[in-house]
Amino acid sequence: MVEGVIERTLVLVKPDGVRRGLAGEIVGRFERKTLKVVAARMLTITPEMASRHYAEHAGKPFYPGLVTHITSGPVLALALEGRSAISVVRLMVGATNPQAAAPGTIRGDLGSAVTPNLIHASDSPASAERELALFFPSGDYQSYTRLDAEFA
Ligand code: D4T
Repeated sequence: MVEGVIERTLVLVKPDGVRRGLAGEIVGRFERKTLKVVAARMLTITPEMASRHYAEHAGKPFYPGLVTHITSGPVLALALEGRSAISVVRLMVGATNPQAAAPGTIRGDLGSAVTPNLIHASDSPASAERELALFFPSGDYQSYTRLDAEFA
């Protein structure tokens, strides 16, 4: 089987994840999977930034609640790097609805609701590029070798 190419993706630990003290647990899961944290930032998303981040959902019935939630407190934004990072992270996050998310996934193990569903992760290479540029406009990603690099 061909190894996946190295990709970079955006993760947000949403305000409910930060308020529940789950940021460390979530970052730890990605680290244990050998994904590399190459940038991290704690910030409160402004309504303007939320409307850019969630532009594809504008007009949907859940959009106002989504923006209210994502702007309700600090988020932890992460740039993660690794083989097939975009699809691997989505698999680890699990289905949007935590009641449908498989056990072993972040939402399946830790989530309880759809709007405050702990975490956002880019869903495609195009989304990852757009979202990373929004949260890390300087593009200043760290380069380092993990000690377990033979698995990464
Ligand atoms: P994100 O984009 O946050 O990683 O979530 P998903 O990729 O898993 O899900 P999505 O794009 O379909 O939805 C974005 C965001 O909206 C919330 N939402 C979604 C909601 O509050 N009610 C709903 O009915 C749906 C479909 C949750 C995630």
